[in-house]
Amino acid sequence: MIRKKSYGHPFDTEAVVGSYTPLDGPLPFLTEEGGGRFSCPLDEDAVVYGLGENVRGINKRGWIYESVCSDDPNHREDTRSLYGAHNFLVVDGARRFGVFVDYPGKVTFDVGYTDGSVLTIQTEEPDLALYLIDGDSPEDIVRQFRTLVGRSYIPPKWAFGYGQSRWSYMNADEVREVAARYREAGIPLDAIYLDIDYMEGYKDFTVNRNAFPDLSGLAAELKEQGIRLVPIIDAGVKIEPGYPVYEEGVRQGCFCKDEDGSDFVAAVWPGRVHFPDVLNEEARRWFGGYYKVLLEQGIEGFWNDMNEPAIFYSEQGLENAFSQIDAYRTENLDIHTYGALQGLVAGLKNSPEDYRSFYHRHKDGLVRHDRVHNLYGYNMTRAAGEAMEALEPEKRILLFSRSSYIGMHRYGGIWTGDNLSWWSHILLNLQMMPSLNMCGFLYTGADLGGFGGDTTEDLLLRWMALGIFTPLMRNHSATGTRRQELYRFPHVVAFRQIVSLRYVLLPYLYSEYMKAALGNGMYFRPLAFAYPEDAFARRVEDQLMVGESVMIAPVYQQHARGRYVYLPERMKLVRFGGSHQAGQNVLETVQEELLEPGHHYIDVALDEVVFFLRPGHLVPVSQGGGCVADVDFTHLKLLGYPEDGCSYELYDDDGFRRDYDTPAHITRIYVDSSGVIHTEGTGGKDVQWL
Ligand code: MIG
Repeated sequence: MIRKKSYGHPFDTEAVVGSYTPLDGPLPFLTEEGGGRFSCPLDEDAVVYGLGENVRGINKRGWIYESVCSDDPNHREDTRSLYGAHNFLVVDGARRFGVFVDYPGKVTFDVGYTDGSVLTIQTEEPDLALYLIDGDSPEDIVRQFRTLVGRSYIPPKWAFGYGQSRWSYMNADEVREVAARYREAGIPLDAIYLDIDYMEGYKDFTVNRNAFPDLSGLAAELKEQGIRLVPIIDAGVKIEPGYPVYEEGVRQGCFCKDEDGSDFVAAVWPGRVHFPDVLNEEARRWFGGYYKVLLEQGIEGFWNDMNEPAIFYSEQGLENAFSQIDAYRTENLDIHTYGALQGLVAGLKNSPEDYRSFYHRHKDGLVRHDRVHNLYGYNMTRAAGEAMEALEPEKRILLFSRSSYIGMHRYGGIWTGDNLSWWSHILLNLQMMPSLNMCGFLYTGADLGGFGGDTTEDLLLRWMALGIFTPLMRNHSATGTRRQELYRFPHVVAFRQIVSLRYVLLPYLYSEYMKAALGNGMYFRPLAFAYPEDAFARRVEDQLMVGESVMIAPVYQQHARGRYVYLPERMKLVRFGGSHQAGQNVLETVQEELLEPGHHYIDVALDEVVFFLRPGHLVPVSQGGGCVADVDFTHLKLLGYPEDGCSYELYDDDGFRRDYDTPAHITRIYVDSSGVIHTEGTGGKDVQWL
């Protein structure tokens, strides 16, 4: 059951779909302390799940998190805010409930940080809506919550293929080279990403014609090879006379304003910019309309960046910093003044003062940015998503964002922002996934191989072995770091087999994604959700359920040749890859072994992928392919650990249209007691044992 309670004058974030009548009586589960503060005791065994994109574990206890969308490429274990603000958590203890804090400014979640046995939630101002959900299990609570906030975004099927990105491929020939070398190496690929340098002077919706003389030609040429180009779009619009987006935005009053009512000036990549006022409906329609410029050149996917929005500096901030720096010129700088000097420059970026100095014209009146800060990336992506629905009603377009708030999950996915080529960030990637799924973000993944810092081949191999399970599977890295396209490393065969395995698993992964999206379920679940009675499973922080049939336990430590894995029940270990079988189709390398419940040390070589099948469950697989369009989704093989009456619901569609709910997309596969496979459905699927 869902109960809503309102305090003060809540801002309409449009996170929730439909309307709920607020309660009058006292709040269940939480103590209202007034002033936007709520608390509840946490008994010793209580586990707290959720909070979407954040550092630390699946269990969020023992740390303090702040919802303030932040550009923090160097985040660490003690970071409090990342790129998104996802104010939903589930307490699973003596009290079992979910709470969604619908408040677009800063929210602090002290999850047993100040006092290990207390959860407190504090909003910056006491104007908010709270949704309290109780249910039979954490999973049930999540499903109710997801119904409250609406169906998750569904990308085109090709976006489940592998993508290669880099900041930046500088020109058309570099892009062609990436495509050619992937094809030569026999490593599947569906997308190449264009980072900021494809633009002219970092101006949104322009193309640098020296570097990319014929973008539509290039898009068409690559599409022939099954590869799509996915350009980046930034939040800041460059101030430059003659640049139509700038000029129109000014003319139509579509930019955020400062206190005097002039267009607010900030600086990002191109230098000085204005921010489209995406909290305003007309401005949103105006900005979204520009995506057409690229759609018309054959582009079918976008990533929205810098939309916290990140600010390098504002006019005023820069002015203040210069004058204070000047004052230090004649001083003997000691530890304090030297620190202060450094702080003056470092503090220019993403300064709270800047966020307090501009305004949005929302339908309910003028609102200062910091009060609705967490809605910017959401509404930039909504602008794009709504435009896509209008411009391409019959066709899905790939869209994902860096910054987000719950509600944005209806319009696009997210990537988890800048990470580092650190072993600990493989584990962080794993731990974030179920928390994000709880909040509605199903199409998500991290920069595989790590964005900042130099990667190594072993790290990349291990990270890819996790990445083949994440819906968004993209390798991306920063300018100045070691190149990490897979064909550059000695063990090309291992990379080929790992990425090929993704394509082999696609019938299963796509089905599980679609069922999660259509049924408001989770694609990645903590073990505890699948085995609620198992006290040990509740504590597992480095294994996940992927869909209904599979458990994964990736290796995330350097030099490890395997790892301990906890099996909550009897399972079948499935192993793919391995150098002794190099050159084979990865499907032919399969090895299976039945394992008893409990703890096992499992060897996993660098060039292998293992996962675990639940008894009574099935996994339909394909023969793989060089791109999603090559994959045969009709003649399938079945992997499984069949038991009496086991069945599987396969979802498949053309991967482009938005007719998700057509019953013909479902095929029921079942295995009778003599092991014979039967199918029911009109999709013409042919399914045989592997
Ligand atoms: O702050 O466009 O997170 O993926 O490569 C740098 C350049 C701006 C940040 C994104 C990253 C992208 C980079 N961008």
